[in-house]
Amino acid sequence: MSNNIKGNPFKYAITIDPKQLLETAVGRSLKLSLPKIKTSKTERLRILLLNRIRYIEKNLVTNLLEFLRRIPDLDNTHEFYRAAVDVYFSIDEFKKTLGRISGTIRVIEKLSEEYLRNIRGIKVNIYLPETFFVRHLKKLWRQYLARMNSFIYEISEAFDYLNSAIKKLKALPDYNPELETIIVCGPPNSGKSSLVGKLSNARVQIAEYPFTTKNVVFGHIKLRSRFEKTIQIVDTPGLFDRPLGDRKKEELLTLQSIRTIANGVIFLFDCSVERTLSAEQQIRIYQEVTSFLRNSKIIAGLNKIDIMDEKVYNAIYDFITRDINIKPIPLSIKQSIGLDQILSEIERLFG
Ligand SMILES: Nc1nc2c(ncn2[C@@H]2O[C@H](COP(=O)(O)OP(=O)(O)OP(=O)(O)O)[C@@H](O)[C@H]2O)c(=O)[nH]1
Ligand SMILES: [Mg+2]
Repeated sequence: MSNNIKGNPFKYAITIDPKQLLETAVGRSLKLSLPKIKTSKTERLRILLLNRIRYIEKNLVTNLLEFLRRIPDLDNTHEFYRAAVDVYFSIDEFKKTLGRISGTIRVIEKLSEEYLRNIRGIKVNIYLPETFFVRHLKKLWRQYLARMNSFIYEISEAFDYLNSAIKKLKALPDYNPELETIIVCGPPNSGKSSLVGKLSNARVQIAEYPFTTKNVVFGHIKLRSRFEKTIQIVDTPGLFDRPLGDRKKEELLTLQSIRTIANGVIFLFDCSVERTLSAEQQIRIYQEVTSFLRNSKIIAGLNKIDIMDEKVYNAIYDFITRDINIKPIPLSIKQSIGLDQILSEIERLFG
């Protein structure tokens, strides 16, 4: 599929259940009735079975082609979506599976052609009763269905794989490469979704437990300083302190989003008495995030000062001012403290 689509190229993709597809096609083919022409019973049955097989073949092939047509060509999709395919599955595996499904179409066509030929090939003669030929035709029809069934059964695993991939990928947001993008990231439960929810129109999910956010969620902010300039702001799944190889898929999605689309990040630390990670752990996450960022537009927010753990706050504050020389912004997103400063920083970096 060519990708002149704006936003998520997977949004038009569909899932397909090949067993259901076959069942429906066969069911509909059974509704075809014997042709009303003046000829022998054998001939009329022959025509009916040929019609049924042609119907099943056409129905399956049309649906499978449509399924494939709606899957974007990975070589022509934005790096962000390609990275997401690689996070959830693997680009290689994805392409191989698509190849298998194209092969499926050829097998369906070959199998159908074979039985159309066999059915056409039955020569009637006057030495045998008509029931003999009728039985023969019915046997071929049953054979066709059995072979088709077992073939579809064999390849249904490939479809399961692609269907689950498509469900994940369809849920990705519409990224607009024409707008600059700021990604909000940080440890779990630090207030990322709360911030994106307060600053933008994004429909975020907020809860008191960590790892609430499972997907990247986009919102938009209109800058005040530059008339009509809009930027994208992105809520992301929280990052735990662990090696890259042990990271959950949601965390990898956050890091890949930073690598592929971030023009800047807002890193939110959790400085509260309720924090799940120590200052040192949060700092390590910060350092990993910056290694994925292609530029140096970073805003550091120290959140939850309303229930601040002073030691944690001071340790993080010192690290930021000393080691990276930017001015951290103390925040209580819940009480809307510091949001203006965040907005001013965004204006300064992107305005
Ligand atoms: N006391 C206090 N609570 C806050 C503040 N900001 C957010 N919270 C609360 O912290 C909890 C987590 O907030 P979220 O916005 O869901 O945090 P998150 O970083 O998106 O969490 P994950 O998606 O799980 O990584 C919620 O119960 C919020 O109400 C704050 O400034 N002060
Ligand atoms: Mg969240």
